[in-house]
Amino acid sequence: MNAVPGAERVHYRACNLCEAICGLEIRTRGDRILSIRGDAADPLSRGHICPKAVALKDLQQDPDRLRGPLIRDGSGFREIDWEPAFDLVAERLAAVYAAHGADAIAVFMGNPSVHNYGNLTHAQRLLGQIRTRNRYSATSADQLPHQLVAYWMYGHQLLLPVPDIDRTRYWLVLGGNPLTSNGSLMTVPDLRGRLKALHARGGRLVVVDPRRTETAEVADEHLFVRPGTDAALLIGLLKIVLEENPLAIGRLAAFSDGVDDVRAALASFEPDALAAFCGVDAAVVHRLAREFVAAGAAVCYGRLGVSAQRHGTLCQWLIQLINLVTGNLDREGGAMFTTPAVDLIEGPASRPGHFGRWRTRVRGLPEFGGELPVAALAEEIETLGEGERLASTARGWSERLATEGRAGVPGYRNSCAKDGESGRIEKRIRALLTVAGNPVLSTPGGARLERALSGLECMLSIDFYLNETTRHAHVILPPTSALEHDHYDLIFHLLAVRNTARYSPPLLAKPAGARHDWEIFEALGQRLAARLGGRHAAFPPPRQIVDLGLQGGPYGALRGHPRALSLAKLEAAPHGIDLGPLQPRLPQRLQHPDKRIRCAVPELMHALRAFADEMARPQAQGLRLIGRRHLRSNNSWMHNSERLVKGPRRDRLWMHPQDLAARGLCDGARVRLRSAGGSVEVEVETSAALLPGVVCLPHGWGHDRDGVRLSVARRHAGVSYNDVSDPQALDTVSGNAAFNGLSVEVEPL
Ligand SMILES: Nc1nc2c(c(=O)[nH]1)N[C@H]1C(S)=C(S)[C@@H](COP(=O)(O)OP(=O)(O)OC[C@H]3O[C@@H](n4cnc5c(=O)[nH]c(N)nc54)[C@H](O)[C@@H]3O)O[C@H]1N2
Ligand SMILES: Nc1nc2c(c(=O)[nH]1)N[C@H]1C(S)=C(S)[C@@H](COP(=O)(O)OP(=O)(O)OC[C@H]3O[C@@H](n4cnc5c(=O)[nH]c(N)nc54)[C@H](O)[C@@H]3O)O[C@H]1N2
Ligand code: SF4
Ligand SMILES: [Mo]
Repeated sequence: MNAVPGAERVHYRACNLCEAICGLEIRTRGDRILSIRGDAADPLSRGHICPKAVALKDLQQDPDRLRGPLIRDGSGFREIDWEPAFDLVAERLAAVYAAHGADAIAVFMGNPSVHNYGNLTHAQRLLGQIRTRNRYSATSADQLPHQLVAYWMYGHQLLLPVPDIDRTRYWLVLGGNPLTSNGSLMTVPDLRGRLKALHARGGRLVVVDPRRTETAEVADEHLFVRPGTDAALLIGLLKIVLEENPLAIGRLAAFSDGVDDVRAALASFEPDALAAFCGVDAAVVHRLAREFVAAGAAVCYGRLGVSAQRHGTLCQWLIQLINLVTGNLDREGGAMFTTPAVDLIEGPASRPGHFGRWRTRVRGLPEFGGELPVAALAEEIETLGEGERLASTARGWSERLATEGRAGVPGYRNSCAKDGESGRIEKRIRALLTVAGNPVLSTPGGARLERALSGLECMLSIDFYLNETTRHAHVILPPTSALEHDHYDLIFHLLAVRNTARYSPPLLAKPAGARHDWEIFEALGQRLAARLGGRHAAFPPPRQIVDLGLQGGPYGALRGHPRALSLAKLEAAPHGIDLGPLQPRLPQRLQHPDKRIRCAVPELMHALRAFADEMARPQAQGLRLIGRRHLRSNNSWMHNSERLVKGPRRDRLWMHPQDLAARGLCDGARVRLRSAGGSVEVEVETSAALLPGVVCLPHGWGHDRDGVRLSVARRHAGVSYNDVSDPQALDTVSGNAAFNGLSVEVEPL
């Protein structure tokens, strides 16, 4: 990789910052980055980029980015070498394990883990050594409802249909703002260009959102909805289609079970009551249903605003059903499944999911796919009592080995009880490992979590910033930067609006002594195995695993496909390879053994009845808080780039003029924003783009905490949404964080 000093080089690679995975053209001289542009030859992104891509240079050069391990002692953080850092961490974790059992060690995996393929290929190996059931991730602050619904309906948590944007004629978007977020659970670079094409072929875009968003601005129609009430709108749509167009389902009827049960369960919902609840007129809902069916190729899509809310799983189920009963599931221009070059669904590493096999100790919240809702993390650390008893997990390491079996890569599938068995965790969390996450700013009740972190016996963070979360770690192990390692998008090719594949070699040489994330996992895994008496066989690097995945995948040589895809083939095609538009995949792709779709999921039929009861109760009055994203921000971690944070302030609380006037407030006033979960002081800003009664705040800010080593971000500190959000406010089915629709008060200061 080391270039001749002075010679200019051109590299092509994927941007790893968001789900759009745009192709970049990066020019370098030596280790200097000269320019970052869109790669016009990339088959998926076709030259599109956003302002964040250029900030990859800022991340690379950021003097605040950690280059070597840090250890915290009385006087603060100091540098330490890698080997003693590994030994120390392994020793501490092993001590907690020996004294309290595996479940006393918790793990939190943050969002960038999914954008760094070595984390996906190798994190399981370290987790396999720790074998804790106290696993948490950003999933339960994000897309958990989508995965749970896919698992229940289609038999696999990653079998997530994607809007076929390039061929649809009608796109109904709820709770997503893809022109700003660049799409989610839908890898779709250059959405603006794709929407122009939709309009050029006579298609329509309809956006349902409590705020007139950037996406709503370019839509043919925008409908305001009260936060947290979308389920009523979706029930209305589904009911109308099922009653008026029972045959619209078409060929899908042959392998869909339970549609009649769903129809019967919707009978008692009155259109006027539904309309009154969500604020969208019954006549409008009726028209939408007709337009959707008449479009021929239509797709309903709901994202964070309808998953990180009280009825998240109910909404995501209703959205799947609307696509299904209108015949748009698995149809061109509807909601389609990808055929990714490395297939995580049918490949050897497949993990379909499981639900409720164990529960959190304090609140009894269910696991999904081996992870517990992150809203429970603080209480699982802080709550003393019961769980201090000796639990089954305190058995010796070798006994666990003998009883649970450890063939191949250790995982949870072979070692746990059946679905729904719900053994409760008995151990209080005493040690925590965070990887690529900032839960103090990103999970509900961040301020309480922060307090809890300071009481841990051992905390380790794998992260290259000393931020609001990692400042509580005893040891921080910083991995290489994105440009210093290679990359393949294991997840986002699986979620893309077109089948493509692309491998990015490292752009810059790995600095002497630096470690990739996956190398850190391996080093820790080996040391833990040595201390706990387990085995840790050598494992190939990520690129070799991906090569095997490509060769054994749907276009691979091992399957006899004429493309004979392999890593070598991808390396010879630096812009990526186009594998064509999405293809119909059902029923073969379904992962239930009977190859059928389960529509009347018992847990969701129950949630539907509970929703009817909730509609019948008087609704709380007052303000509702929702979130927002900004094109030049990325959750909590890119505020240290001057070029991204400069310009007008973005951290204010937006309020409708009516709501300001009602409280005697004017633009710029300081207020206290309060919920049942906490409060912050913040400045207000007038926004007529909101539905009256709705207030809006971005998340990921609040960088002024002591000891945070983010010099630029500290000057643009803002307040953290999650100091207000409430860990008790959850999606009723999955335990996903319900950030949106939170009941709040605003008081003048
Ligand atoms: N109120 C509210 N809260 C939210 C949301 C919301 O809409 N409203 N959104 C939620 C959503 S959707 C998500 S995904 C979460 C995100 O929340 P988290 O998963 O906590 O992720 P980030 O806040 O982006 O923090 C990422 C961390 O990873 C580090 N990092 C970046 N790249 C790497 C890498 O390659 N390796 C390692 N080891 N570290 C790396 C960064 O330095 C940073 O510390 O926030 C959730 N929280
Ligand atoms: N620039 C930028 N891009 C990002 C990120 C980022 O932080 N910055 N984060 C990335 C991540 S991790 C994710 S998960 C994705 C998220 O991708 P999106 O889901 O597209 O992102 P949001 O902007 O959070 O959109 C949520 C929308 O839901 C609306 N909303 C809130 N409550 C409700 C409700 O009750 N009903 C309805 N119908 N709407 C509601 C909000 O007003 C908002 O417009 O974005 C990704 N892309
Ligand atoms: S849209 Fe996302 S992937 Fe594309 S350049 Fe921007 S941050 Fe990178
Ligand atoms: Mo996310």
